[in-house]
Amino acid sequence: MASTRTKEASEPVLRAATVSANGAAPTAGGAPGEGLGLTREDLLRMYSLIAVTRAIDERMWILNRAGKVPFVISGQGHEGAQVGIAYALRQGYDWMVPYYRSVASVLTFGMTPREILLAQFARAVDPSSGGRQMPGHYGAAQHNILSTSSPVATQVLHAVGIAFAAKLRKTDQVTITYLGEGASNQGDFHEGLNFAGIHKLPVIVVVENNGYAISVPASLESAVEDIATRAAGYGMPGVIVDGADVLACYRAGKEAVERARRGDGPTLIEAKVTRMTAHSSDDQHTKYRTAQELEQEKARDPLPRFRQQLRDAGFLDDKEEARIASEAREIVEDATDWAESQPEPDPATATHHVYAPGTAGAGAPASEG
Ligand SMILES: Cc1ncc(C[n+]2csc(CCOP(=O)(O)OP(=O)(O)O)c2C)c(N)n1
Repeated sequence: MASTRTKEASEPVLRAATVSANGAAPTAGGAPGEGLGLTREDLLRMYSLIAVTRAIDERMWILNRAGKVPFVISGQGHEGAQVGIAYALRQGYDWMVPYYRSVASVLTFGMTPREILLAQFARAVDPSSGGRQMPGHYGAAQHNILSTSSPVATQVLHAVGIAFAAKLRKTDQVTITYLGEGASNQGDFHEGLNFAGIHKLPVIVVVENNGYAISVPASLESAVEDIATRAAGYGMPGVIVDGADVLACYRAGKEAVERARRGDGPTLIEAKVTRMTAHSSDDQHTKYRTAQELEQEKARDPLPRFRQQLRDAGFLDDKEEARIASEAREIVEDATDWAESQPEPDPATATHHVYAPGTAGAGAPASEG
């Protein structure tokens, strides 16, 4: 992780495909993305987003084990569903209310790898919270990405509220929020869905079902196997999608977005994903998952599956695959070095964004932080 870069150098970005055989036109003829309006360029961008997210995630674990960042909560196994679904929204116009595994979702919606690492290192210029929050609580006002909530499922209420505002203001903005299947047993989830169903709000609630709530298996979290079936109780469609199938996820996202924009109301999407890592860096999942189970779960990894799909379609060759891999490495090196080199928050600003300016304990005006 030795840096040869200066702080001023601009952040490397994901580039579009270098070869554009049919780059601008929607794919056709049995190709991946056929009928979905996705170009080869789109597909390679989606693949790059997944690859970069995975590389960031792996780096976060290394930084944690090296004692440089205090906590990691991982999205490995979730990235295909996140990129697939989020790709269907309008970045910078629609609203996203993420949860702690949402790195791929927020990157798809405009946050950058540097910003993810700033949150990990808790630096002063971290857009998520100015280094106040625990790592994993991403948010970016300029991208319409709300701050992540710590109490699970409360974000459903926030998303429903934003969707209600969009309806009252008569915009056609769509709000999307995410949670785990464990969190879908909280009252907030049910209250939020009920309200969204009654008022036909333009909101999409995505449950990323990875089979565990920390160490509790799904069979002990809920009496129903498919969380999506709960949608019927709130008068909205419940869609189950294979979270390792990026394009099936995109299709589910696209249909839900179109429905919401038309004014037809909310959708509950349940993406069946796998959690390839422990719940967090404070958990040891080998205490409750067998080696055999973990080995089997690798078959549900969206990254090699999407890669193979693109290779089979002739959209990805050795050269392009190597380019994307090297670009992902470069982006992660840059983000790590740059974020680590940024200053920590000034202790004098500790109460900024915590107390309202002018109230007891507020200290200096929040605008300085
Ligand atoms: C209201 C509340 N209760 C408990 C916790 C502690 N907690 C954090 S993550 C988590 C597990 C959530 O599981 P799930 O919703 O399935 O999501 P996953 O972590 O598997 O993605 C729990 C219990 C919390 N953050 N908030």
